[in-house]
Amino acid sequence: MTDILTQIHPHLKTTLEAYRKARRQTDTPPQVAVAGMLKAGKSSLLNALCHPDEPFAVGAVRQTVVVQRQHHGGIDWIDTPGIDTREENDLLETWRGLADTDLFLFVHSLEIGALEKQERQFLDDIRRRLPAVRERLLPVWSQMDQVSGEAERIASALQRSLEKVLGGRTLPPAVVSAKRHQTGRRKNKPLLVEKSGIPDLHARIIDHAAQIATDTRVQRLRALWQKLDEATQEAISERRREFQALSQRRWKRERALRDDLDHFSEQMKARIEYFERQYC
Ligand SMILES: Nc1nc2c(ncn2[C@@H]2O[C@H](COP(=O)(O)OP(=O)(O)O)[C@@H](O)[C@H]2O)c(=O)[nH]1
Ligand SMILES: [Mg+2]
Repeated sequence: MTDILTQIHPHLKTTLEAYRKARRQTDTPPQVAVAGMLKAGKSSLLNALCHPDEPFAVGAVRQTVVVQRQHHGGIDWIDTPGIDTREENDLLETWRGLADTDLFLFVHSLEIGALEKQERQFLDDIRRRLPAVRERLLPVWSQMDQVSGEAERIASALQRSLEKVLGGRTLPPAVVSAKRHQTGRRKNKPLLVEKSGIPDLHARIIDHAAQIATDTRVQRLRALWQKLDEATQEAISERRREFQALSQRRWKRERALRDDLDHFSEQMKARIEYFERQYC
């Protein structure tokens, strides 16, 4: 079936394969990824969300070089390398990590303040390359313990510039501190854990993940279905145009033949008449 489709139109095969992949994906757990600058606190955030497991490597140096997936609490968590990497491969890895996600956490450290040029560039890229970005990007302003009194002011300025780049409202942002969460857990201080913003964010992800997964997956299926339909229509129109061109050529050839034949029979008739006049 697929081979016949490829012969009919090259786009049909790739679109059909993407459609089949998306169909298969409707049965997988919600995919939640992080994206952001190196040291924004992405891996620490995922560890806090996957508590008590801490499956992701954290550190002052670049730790995450390939996309890492961990299944925890009914969700596939995906860690990606930083978007400010100089390594082309790391950036490809990040894109690989984000391509099929249902929700991604855009992590930016409050300590840094405003969005950096590379982040704006990245956000602009995903806005153009990934469908329904604003419905599945959850802004996470991290490391709030580093700015305490300033957190709110920096967070609202960040949200404004993020929405400017993405061209509209995103999901409501979360302000968190993975460090506070870790200390609170270690020292058994529930208030500190709560104030880290992690339990709230976790609850939001759990509440919304299944819904988001269904919505984005259905949307993706619909978009692919439409693409498949367009490719089929295009293939049909192409065949129709070829058929019309062929019929026209055949009709022209037939007319030329008929003209030749008419001309020939006219000549023959004239000759016969001439002979009759001369010899009969
Ligand atoms: N003070 C503070 N430091 C943090 C927090 N989250 C992460 N860090 C530190 O920031 C550094 C980079 O963290 P990491 O999670 O590896 O960042 P990634 O490169 O974005 O994955 C590490 O030294 C972490 O200990 C936080 O909430 N508060
Ligand atoms: Mg990391």
